[in-house]
Amino acid sequence: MRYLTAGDSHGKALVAILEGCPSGISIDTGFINAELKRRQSGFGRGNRMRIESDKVQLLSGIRKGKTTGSPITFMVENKDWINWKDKTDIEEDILNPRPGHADLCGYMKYRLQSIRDVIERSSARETAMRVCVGALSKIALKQFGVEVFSFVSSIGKSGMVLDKNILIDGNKPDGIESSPVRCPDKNASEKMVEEVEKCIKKDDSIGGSFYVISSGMIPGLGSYSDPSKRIDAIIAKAIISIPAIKAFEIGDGIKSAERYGTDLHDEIFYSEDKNFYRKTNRAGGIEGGVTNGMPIVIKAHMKPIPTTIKGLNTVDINTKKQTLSLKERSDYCAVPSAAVVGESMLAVTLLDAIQDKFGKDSLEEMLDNYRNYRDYLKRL
Ligand code: EPS
Repeated sequence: MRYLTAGDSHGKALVAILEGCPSGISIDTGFINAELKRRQSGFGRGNRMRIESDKVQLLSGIRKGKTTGSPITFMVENKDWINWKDKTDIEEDILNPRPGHADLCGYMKYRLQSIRDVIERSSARETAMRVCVGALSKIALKQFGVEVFSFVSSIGKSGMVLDKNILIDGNKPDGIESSPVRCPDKNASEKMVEEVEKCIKKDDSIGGSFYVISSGMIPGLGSYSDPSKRIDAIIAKAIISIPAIKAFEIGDGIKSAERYGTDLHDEIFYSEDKNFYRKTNRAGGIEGGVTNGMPIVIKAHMKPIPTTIKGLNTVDINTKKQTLSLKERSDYCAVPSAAVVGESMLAVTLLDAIQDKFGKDSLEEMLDNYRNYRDYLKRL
């Protein structure tokens, strides 16, 4: 599968075209819209989210509620467009780049006149379209028993103590969706809310970290046969492509470098009912670039958003005089939203890997091949 997104943050609409999606996936528009809503929520979002209520329109590739195998076009209208449609044409050039944003690099690269041209496309609003594609992928993944979820594990210096069982059994903990910051630990969630409140008072922005986990995993996705097929590398690229993500870990990640091999690697066991299994999941479900059947465990770290009301020192591109960075309306904290986007990125990557293993054209054919493979694994 491949997809292309287009659309400006304050333009008329955002679109995505998904090509190579198998036929026979039942479309649930309600589910896609619910996913879009999850991406929009989370404590710390700015005023823009009060204007938008993202809803998908499906323009091609679907008949009688199912994908046909043809390219699928998703569209989400920007409600805020009506307030901006003349503004961006008549406003003065924006020339005070925000440190940490694409502003200055984009201005240089494309020989632009105003940073406005960078802002419109580098905005994380684009991720709404990834959530549309991710939601469709999640619907297909369910047929293979694969589920993807996420939760926020820290905001600023406030973090949660992780229940390691989640990483082994892959069960989604309660309390994620009811927490204003999407953290399952009630005490930690309250502390994270306080961190965001403090940041709002300071006219600043704040980052954090989140986990993305997939359960019901199938062993044998990805490959060691060629560097481009390693599924950990493919997932890393997908997650790092989310705006503001600065670091990425799989399983025990950074901590893996501190341990002896005999303390780290997940030992292999066998029983009649479980077949081959592991009691730990420090590898995060991937060995040698191939899934091993344990949950995939990913942790991503997000920097604070570069737009702040407080501003940072920068230089006016024309006058070369020291000034303060652009103060556009923005979010204070978007870590809970980024976690939802992370789910989508993992879901798309996994469906793609499943297509590589079980066929690309029809969901029914893929499921036949999948069942066959499951039977073979049981016979091992
Ligand atoms: C963003 C700035 C804010 C965010 C936006 C990302 O929008 P605006 O410039 O309209 O105030 O709310 O995120 C979204 C619109 C969204 O849907 O996630 C930025 O500069 O990246």
